[in-house]
Amino acid sequence: MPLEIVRNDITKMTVDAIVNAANESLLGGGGVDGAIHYAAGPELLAECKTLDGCKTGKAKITGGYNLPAKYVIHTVGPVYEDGKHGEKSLLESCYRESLALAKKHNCETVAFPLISSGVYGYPKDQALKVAIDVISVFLLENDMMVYIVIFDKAAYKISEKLFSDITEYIDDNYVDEHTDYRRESMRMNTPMAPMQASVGLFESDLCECKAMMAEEDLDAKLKHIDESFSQMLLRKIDEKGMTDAECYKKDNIDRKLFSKIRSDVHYKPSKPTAIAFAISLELSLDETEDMLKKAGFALSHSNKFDIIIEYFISKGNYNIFEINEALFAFDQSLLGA
Ligand code: AR6
Repeated sequence: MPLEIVRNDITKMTVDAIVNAANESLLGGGGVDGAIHYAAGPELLAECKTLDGCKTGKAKITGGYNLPAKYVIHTVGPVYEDGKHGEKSLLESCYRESLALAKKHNCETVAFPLISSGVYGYPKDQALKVAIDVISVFLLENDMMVYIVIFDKAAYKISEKLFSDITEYIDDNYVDEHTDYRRESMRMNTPMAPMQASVGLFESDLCECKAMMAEEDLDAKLKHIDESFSQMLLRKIDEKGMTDAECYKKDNIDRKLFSKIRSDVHYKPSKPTAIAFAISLELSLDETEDMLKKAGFALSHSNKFDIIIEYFISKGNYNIFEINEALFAFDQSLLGA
């Protein structure tokens, strides 16, 4: 999954480069800056002294010394005043410049803290949105594994409205696994129900009609009986007029995994991967269930993860990054490979 949000201490990340939320002097400080210098050792400061500082919104690179990461990319975020002093574009620039430096040094894996969201006061939810937006645009054109590292749980907060909407949806739908009201109501709405109710329909007509419908149903079933998950996926990609790359990039899935699915007709993906594809293809709830079934899964109402997915699909919101933000906020695993 090219973008992943993880909860960790960034100094422990085994990646090609970690990003430091520094200040313009590049001579160390508190917060994540202090932690990185402490873990890297004094050689990091010695190299930083040779860099002649760094302007807000820009980035510079050094070695990682005692850190598991090979490089440290130092970027200077804006101090947040009121959001009307160009803070957003400076923060965007921090992510863009850092990613460009990482690319220039052939980094395949990079970890970011939430720049400016500590001492510099940028509201954490907005800082996270900027990070996700800029990184996801970059990933549309570049192959890289990027982590956003959240240190404290409170750092990660989706909007109160979304949080309460999802909570309500979970409360309404979280039932024990033997009672699935949605399925029940779908059953009530099968095409037979209005027909049986319609006036003046003779018993024999009804039987004939039932038989015809059963036949059609069987035909439809037989048509798709041999279609595997990967066949259905490729068919849907074609039907939606998407390219393979558009599909796997949009759903945050690794290119190598996608080619595995493409070349192995019987490939069985994990459930989150199968769901990520359904989101990327903007499938309806029924189509999603159909696709999941092919991989041996179903959306269940005894599982918060599934209910959150169902919430987003039913709202027609297929933004995988927003879905992942919500999943993270509810302590669920994220979508992707
Ligand atoms: N790993 C990951 N994230 C961390 C860690 C860690 N070990 N420690 C803190 N954070 P801040 P800023 C999170 O204040 O707002 C320094 O003194 C933290 O929870 O480190 O850009 C510099 O020298 C927060 O969400 O950076 C500058 O003077 C995020 O990292 C100034 O602070 C950023 O918080 C920069 O302020």
